[in-house]
Amino acid sequence: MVDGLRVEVDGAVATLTLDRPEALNALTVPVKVALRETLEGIAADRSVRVVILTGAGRAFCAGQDLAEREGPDAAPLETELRERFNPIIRAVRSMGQPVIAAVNGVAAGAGASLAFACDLRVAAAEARFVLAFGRIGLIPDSGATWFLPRLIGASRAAELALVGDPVAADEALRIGLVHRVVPGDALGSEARALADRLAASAPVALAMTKAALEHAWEMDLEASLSEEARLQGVAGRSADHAEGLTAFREKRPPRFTGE
Ligand code: T3D
Repeated sequence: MVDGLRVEVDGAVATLTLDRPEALNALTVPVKVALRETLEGIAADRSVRVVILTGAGRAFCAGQDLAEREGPDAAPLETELRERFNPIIRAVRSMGQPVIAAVNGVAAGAGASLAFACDLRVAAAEARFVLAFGRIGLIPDSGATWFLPRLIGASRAAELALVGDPVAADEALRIGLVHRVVPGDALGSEARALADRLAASAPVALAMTKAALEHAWEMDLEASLSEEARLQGVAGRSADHAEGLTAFREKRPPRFTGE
C-alpha cells in the first residue's frame, strides 16, 4: 500500500480512495503506480465484483501533481502519459468489473479524464469538472479527447476541451456527463447502493456488457449484431443464466456465482 491511495474491500465491493487531500488528490508517480497495480490486481480477483473510485476531502482528483512535474526527476510528459497515466485508463476500461466514479468534488485535468473513463459517474452536488489542461498550455489527455465526444457529443466536447470552463454538477447531469447528482453527504451511500446492485448481477454478463458497449463504437450495426449474438451465446451457456431462469421461476432473487 502507498500513501495517497486507500483500498478497502467490503464484501464484493472495492473502494479506492485517492487520499492526498492537501493537494486535492493530485497524482504523483507512487500513487499512479499503486492505482494501476491495484486495478490490475482487482481485475484478476473474482471475489471483487464492483469498484468505486473516489477522493478524500473536497476533491476527486486534480490530475497530475504539478509540484512533482516541476521537480528534477519528472519524466518527459509523453513518457509519463505512455508509461503511467495511459495504463491506468486501460486498466479501468479492460477490467471486467464495472467501475463507479463517486465524484465527491473537483475533478481536474487527468483527474477528470479518470472519471470519464469509469463506467458510471455519480456526483456530489459540489462536484465540478475542469478541463484544466489548456490553462497550463497542454492538451486534454488520459483519454479525455476519446471519452468526451462519446459521453456528451462532439459539440459539447469541443466546448469543454477548447474553452475549458468548469462544468458544475447540475450541468454535468444535464449534458449526460454524470448520470446522477446527490447531496455530498449522501454520495458514499448512493455509490455503495449502486455498487451493491451491480454486485448482485451476473458478473460474466456484466463484463461482457461492458466489453460490448466499448467495442460497439468501432463497429457498424452488422458487426455489432453479430458480436452481441456471439456474447449472448456465451452468456446463455453460463450457470448464472440457468440460475437466473430458476430464480425467475421460483420468484426469488437470483444468486449469481460468476460461473
Ligand atoms: O506528467 C504530466 O504532467 C502529464 C500529464 C498531465 C495530465 C494532467 O493532469 S495536466 C493538468 C494538471 N492539473 C491541473 O492543472 C489542475 C491544477 N489545479 C487547479 O486548477 C485548481 O487547483 C482546481 C481547479 C483543481 C481547484 O481550485 P481551487 O481554487 O478549489 O483550489 P486551489 O486553491 O487551487 O488548490 C488547493 C491546494 O491544492 C493548493 O495548495 P495550497 O496552496 O493550499 O498549498 C494547490 O496548489 C493544490 N493543488 C491543486 N491542484 C494541484 C495541486 N497541487 C499539485 N498539483 C495539482 N494538480
